[in-house]
Amino acid sequence: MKQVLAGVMMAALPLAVSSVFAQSPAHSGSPEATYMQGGGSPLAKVEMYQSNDPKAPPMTKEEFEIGRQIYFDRCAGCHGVLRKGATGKPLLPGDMQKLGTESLKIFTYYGTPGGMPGFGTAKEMSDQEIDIMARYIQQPPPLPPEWGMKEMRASWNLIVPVEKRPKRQMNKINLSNVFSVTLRDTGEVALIDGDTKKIVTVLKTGFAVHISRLSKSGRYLYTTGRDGLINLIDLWMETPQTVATIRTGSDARSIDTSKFKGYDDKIAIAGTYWPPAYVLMDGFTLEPLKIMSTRGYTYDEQEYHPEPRVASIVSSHIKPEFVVNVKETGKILLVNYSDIKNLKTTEIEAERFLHDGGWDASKRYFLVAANMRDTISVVDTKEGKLAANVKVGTKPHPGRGANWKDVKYGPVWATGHLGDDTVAVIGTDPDKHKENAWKVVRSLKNHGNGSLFIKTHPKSNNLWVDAALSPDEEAQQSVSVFDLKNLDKPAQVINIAKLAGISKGRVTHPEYNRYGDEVWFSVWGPKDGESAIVVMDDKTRKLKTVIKDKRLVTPTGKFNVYNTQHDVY
Ligand code: DHE
Repeated sequence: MKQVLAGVMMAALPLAVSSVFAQSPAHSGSPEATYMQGGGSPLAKVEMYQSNDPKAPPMTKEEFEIGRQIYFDRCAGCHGVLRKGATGKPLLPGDMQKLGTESLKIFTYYGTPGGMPGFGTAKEMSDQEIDIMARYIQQPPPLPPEWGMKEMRASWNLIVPVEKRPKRQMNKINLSNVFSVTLRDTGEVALIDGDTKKIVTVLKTGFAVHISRLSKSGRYLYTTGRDGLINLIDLWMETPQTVATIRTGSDARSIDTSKFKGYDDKIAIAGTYWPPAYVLMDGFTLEPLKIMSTRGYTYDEQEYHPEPRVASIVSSHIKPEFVVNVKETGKILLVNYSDIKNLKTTEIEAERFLHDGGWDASKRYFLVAANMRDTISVVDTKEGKLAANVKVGTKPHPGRGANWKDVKYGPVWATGHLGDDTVAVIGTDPDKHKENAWKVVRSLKNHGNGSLFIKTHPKSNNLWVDAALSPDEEAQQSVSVFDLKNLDKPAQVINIAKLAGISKGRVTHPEYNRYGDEVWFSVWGPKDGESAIVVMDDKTRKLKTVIKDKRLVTPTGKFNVYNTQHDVY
């Protein structure tokens, strides 16, 4: 298939690419597509999937099932369960049928310049799977089941009730300097002792586990899998272990807990992509208390959207509120959890395609990327209103961003970009530096595009920026380090993967230790290859330690307990 694809690619890619990116009607049924649909087929005796769209190419029931599974695992995150698009383009059946099976195979195999990975070139899908996917996305999207209180309660597993848990910390670990490390492809987290650099334990979590967050006290660690499985981990146990789990939906990315004074550890919140909703839970047990749907109308055109997914959620330190970012409708909800029975939410019109973000240093303003609108939306959580929409570069992707006191512009927050090689630095102090507030005051040059994460620490003079999704291998493996006291100087570029002796791997997600003197990186290798955690000395920018262990499979995010608990970034 590779040779055939390469040939077809040469002939068809420019047309195919331009049509997909312009989202205009493309060429009609290709000879290949006609061939696929006609004549004698080995499928004749196989039970066929009955599409309700006669123009969709045939598939067996088994193929459809495989396609559904792969779509959920690999594609839904960017394109949406209903395929209406967000980070990725819409993949609606009519448009896909116009492109045809052969062009779709090419996109899936080689990826696109817009950032879609090449699932064939990366060996993440076989030729047969690519063929299935090309036909699958021409079928109407199957609607996944809803997930209400009955299902949530049935999935809830209180493994160790509160009264059976320890009354004091039973281990001697310096918990505030523990890192929870996402092991993406095994659906696990590794808890690594930041002082000794030893793995404390590896715990099973949800599928392709996404993030870890800490409770206000720092005792409880919460993880969410992409399958909506939440784990509540008690760090006080002799060996930290999961004490409760729940499924909040079938597709999810976010979790956080109450941080306002008097509500320490009490309430947890999880956001879901499918069904599009958020759920409030008891923070100590994960018992579900209230589910709120986010289906509704886009903030601007006021069009109904059936799948407005919950992206990032953060917990306010200054009010009993969660900040819930609803991707497709572009609304930011301030959910007041002080009275769950009479829930009050403030709905803020922000910008569409909200994704990830973090607090400014004062923790009054939350800055979130509306990545497909090249915008950072800023919410003033004290006033409960939008402070600004700031235009930045192409597809901002801050993670939680980075805060520092700029020598020239005062307090600032920064984001890198997926779609260009710049770092946008935004003024965040409307009181004392009004002229700079909510403006891009600096644009720094990263060593590549495809940046996922950026980080500094209040005790550091360095800003570390990755380029993990750059198409260039050298850039993927390297990070830029900027001197915050002299930002006119170009960044130092360090190949982190090389320091770990790894030739294939993306370097991502800088995370400081509790003391702000070490910065940790993941070298995210292939599932069956080598990965590592690289610890850099922040002051000297020299290698301190490489952590390698056969259990460290595909490490990505790392969450230092103290920094996550206190939102230090
Ligand atoms: Fe993430 C944060 C969604 C792919 C690593 N990711 C987030 C958040 C969202 C999100 C909504 C914010 C959570 C919060 O703060 O409450 N991520 C998505 C996607 O929809 C997307 C694009 C596709 C998908 O299918 O999931 C996606 N993310 C990835 C990856 O491929 C990454 C690089 C590797 C991995 O582990 O899967 C990845 N995302 C992360 C990390 C964070 C994150 C490490 C937390 C950043 C932080 O510092 O807090």
